[in-house]
Amino acid sequence: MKNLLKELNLNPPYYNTSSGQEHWTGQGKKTVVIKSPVDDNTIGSIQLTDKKSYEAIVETANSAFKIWKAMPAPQRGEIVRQFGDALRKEKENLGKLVSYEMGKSLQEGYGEVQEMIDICDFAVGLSRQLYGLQMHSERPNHRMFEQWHPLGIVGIISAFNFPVAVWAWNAALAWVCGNVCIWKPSEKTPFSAIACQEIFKNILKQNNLPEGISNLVIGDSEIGKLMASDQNIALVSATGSTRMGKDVAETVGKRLGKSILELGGNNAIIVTEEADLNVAIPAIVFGAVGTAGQRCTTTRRLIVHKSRYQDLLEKLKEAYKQLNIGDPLNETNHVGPLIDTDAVKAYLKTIEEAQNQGGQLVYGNKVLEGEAFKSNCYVTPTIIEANINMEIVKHETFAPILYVFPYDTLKEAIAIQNNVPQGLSSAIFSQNMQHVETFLSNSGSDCGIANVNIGTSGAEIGGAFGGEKETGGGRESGSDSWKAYMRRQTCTINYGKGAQLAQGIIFNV
Ligand code: UN1
Repeated sequence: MKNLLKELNLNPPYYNTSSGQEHWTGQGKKTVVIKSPVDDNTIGSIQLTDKKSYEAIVETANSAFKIWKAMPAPQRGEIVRQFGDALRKEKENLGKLVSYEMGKSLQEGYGEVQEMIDICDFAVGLSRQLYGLQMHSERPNHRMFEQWHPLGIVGIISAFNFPVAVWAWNAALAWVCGNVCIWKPSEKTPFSAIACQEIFKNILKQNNLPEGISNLVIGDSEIGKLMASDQNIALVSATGSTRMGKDVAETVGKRLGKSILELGGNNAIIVTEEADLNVAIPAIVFGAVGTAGQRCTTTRRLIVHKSRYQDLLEKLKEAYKQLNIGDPLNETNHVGPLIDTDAVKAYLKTIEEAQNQGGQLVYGNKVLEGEAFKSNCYVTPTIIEANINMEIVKHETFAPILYVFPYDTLKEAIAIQNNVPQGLSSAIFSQNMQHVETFLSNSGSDCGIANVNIGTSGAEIGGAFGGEKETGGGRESGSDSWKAYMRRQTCTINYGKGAQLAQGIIFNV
């Protein structure tokens, strides 16, 4: 798998045609080499963005904002529509690049590009629906309403597991709302980001718009810190670990900036006595092993009614045996590699720790070696019988490890499900209406996402995406998430002849 960027028909400087080696320059002193977790081959090198070039980018973004915000929102929507069309054309190449750079299965690579296309469509419609409310004023001959204005520069920090889709959730909305963006992708998956940025830059060029509407900075956490502390960045939308999110929240909070946080998950599925296992099992397996367990929505815990426990465990083992692990670009494989060898270490350490804490290994715990595995990042999805006293089940490890718990009453199942610091996604499999409604009631799941007879991952873009507790409380993507990318202005107009104060206050001069 070579020259993926060239296949995308994009122009230099982001690949160097003379040496045939992809290279991107952010002007900094440090250069990093990007290797694919699929086969350990070099994709290219990245010269990281330094402080000076970051500052120049902020300046470019600020001047682009003046032009972009002056355009009517539906015209901005038209630019996003063109971007969505360009993504449709490039879906195959881009999907392959995402899959090769990140290691997710090709189907999921395509799915990620589709998620970008979908959010573009959503944003185009939204560009004509940035509604404010109108209220009745308490004073005669007065009109009161609210309107929404863009914020300025939106900083987007995205993670390696969704190298492009989560950026698009943020960027497409931010753009139609009139903002310009500075994107810091994960330094583990920069080439997918570079490709998207270049595709959008071409659209801007074709429309005679300034490039500064969309900007890319590639660097380590230092660049993230610069963005978080920079008054120029009105909103920082960050996806990643809870630890990173706390740092961003603190730094942005100190300057009273805005943030959207989409942090760790520790998602559970409850399987009740009336669950249809034909529906539940494929959802559990996809939720637990999809993206090799590296989604924030990955199913990490399975809470099963004791009457179904043994049967489900057996069926699950059978399903895990059917999984093909290997090169994610080969479509017969379900599971690709983990992102790097550090992730493999974390997988092994977590399984060992779980066993030390009383967990029983049911399946997995293997790093795969041999001809078929061209890097040291392939592992077997793992199932562990767990108990509620195990501390480790409260932690998110970005690997395909599924903890299984038996339960007796639904109340107990919900308590187990909620008894973790994170609150992103949750699901129940049941044909019993009372159980389903209890799970959805305010004494049910405490998560931002609660699904019925659907797994924890694979959310559609139309809903607001995000979670509670240590997941950070942010909402992105659909519903009214756009409001976070704008500032609300309440306006009251007096079209009468006299001056009147609210609350009936008399003040004669
Ligand atoms: C993430 O893992 O950061 O719901 C996002 C899902 C995807 C997005 C996951 N649509 O699994």
